[in-house]
Amino acid sequence: MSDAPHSASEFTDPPPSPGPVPFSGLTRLDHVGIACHDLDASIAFYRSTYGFEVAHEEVNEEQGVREAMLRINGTDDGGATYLQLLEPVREDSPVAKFLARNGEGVHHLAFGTADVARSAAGVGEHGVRVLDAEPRAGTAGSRIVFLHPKDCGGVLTELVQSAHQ
Ligand code: CMX
Ligand code: CO
Repeated sequence: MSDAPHSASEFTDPPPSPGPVPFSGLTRLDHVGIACHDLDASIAFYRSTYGFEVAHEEVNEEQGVREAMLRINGTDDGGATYLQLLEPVREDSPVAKFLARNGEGVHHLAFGTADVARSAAGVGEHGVRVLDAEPRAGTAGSRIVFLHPKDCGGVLTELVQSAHQ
């Protein structure tokens, strides 16, 4: 590493563009999904330790989970942070398999988009395997698609289109 002082331009010039920006349609980090053995115990931990509140709870039979969307909203600009706690409801579900292999922990990241089918098609053009040919039902009427973790640097990635847009 050089001892030379940094010039101002090193900090103000944008890095050279690696090429055209691809279309993904992503708007935000929507939630972080966390696999757990006992949903009620995990809710209690996040509530009592950090002050998260339960925004929504449901069973999603297709995904094989009982889940809770937890929210904490500590900012004055309306921005909220969501965690999705996932407890498997059957042994052949993806979350049950994950827990058996890894134990409890971070299971996936979910990015928001206004058009999940279009975003999935855009990402798929870059060689990322899209696991759902058609969007499936997600939390609270949302529509979701998963991307293969082996094509995403080891991160299981969900694209989600909220029901409220
Ligand atoms: N994050 C990172 N890597 C993962 C992973 C995860 N959550 N789940 C599996 N993998 C990796 C495994 O470690 C394994 O890697 P190695 O081959 O290097 O050991 C590889 O992927 C295959 O794992 P597997 O246990 O054999 O699992 P499958 O291939 O049967 O399934 C996956 C993996 C991603 C295709 C499957 O879990 C899936 O379709 N997931 C999407 C649906 C889902 O997860 N739903 C629950 C959440 C619902 C919601 O958010 O609403
Ligand atoms: Co999710």
